[in-house]
Amino acid sequence: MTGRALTIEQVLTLLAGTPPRIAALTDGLTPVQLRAAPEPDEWSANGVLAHLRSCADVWGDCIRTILDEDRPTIRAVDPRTWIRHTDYPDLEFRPSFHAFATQRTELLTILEPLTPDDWARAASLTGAGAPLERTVLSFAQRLARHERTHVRQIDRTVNPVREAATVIPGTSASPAG
Ligand code: NI
Repeated sequence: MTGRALTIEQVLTLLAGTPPRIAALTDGLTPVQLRAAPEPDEWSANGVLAHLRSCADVWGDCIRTILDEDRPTIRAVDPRTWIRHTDYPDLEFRPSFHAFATQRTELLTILEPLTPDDWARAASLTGAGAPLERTVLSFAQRLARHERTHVRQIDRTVNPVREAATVIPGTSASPAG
């Protein structure tokens, strides 16, 4: 499914909107609730956040490399591989989310002043078949589009958790109870 490409303005709006949207969706939930997956093979909110952090690391690094170097060649890193080099899945939601939001502020500080020529700066991406040309904009579009999907996933994930905690007394996950 290839919708119309996001504009620079839409990308910046989406990237800035991800942390506040996640904060609103997860407001008031306990660490245990944030680790509750709707189904055993599905991700909890914590799991989605860990995945988003891994993607933001990998694609954010690509953006910085393209801006720092002249037409670099970048070897593609799969965020699902990178996450195994992190402790993101093990972290508590709130401190992990705080780190994600801080990193996002830093990324936006880099992106917001860019000129159209900067957005069009390119790299050759290798490691996934024939080399592909990727730009600052294409990485930022990918990051924004991808997060939009996973924010909706967090919404679907936390809703049943909230309802279960509201409807059935005593299920609000107190380990001492
Ligand atoms: Ni994903």
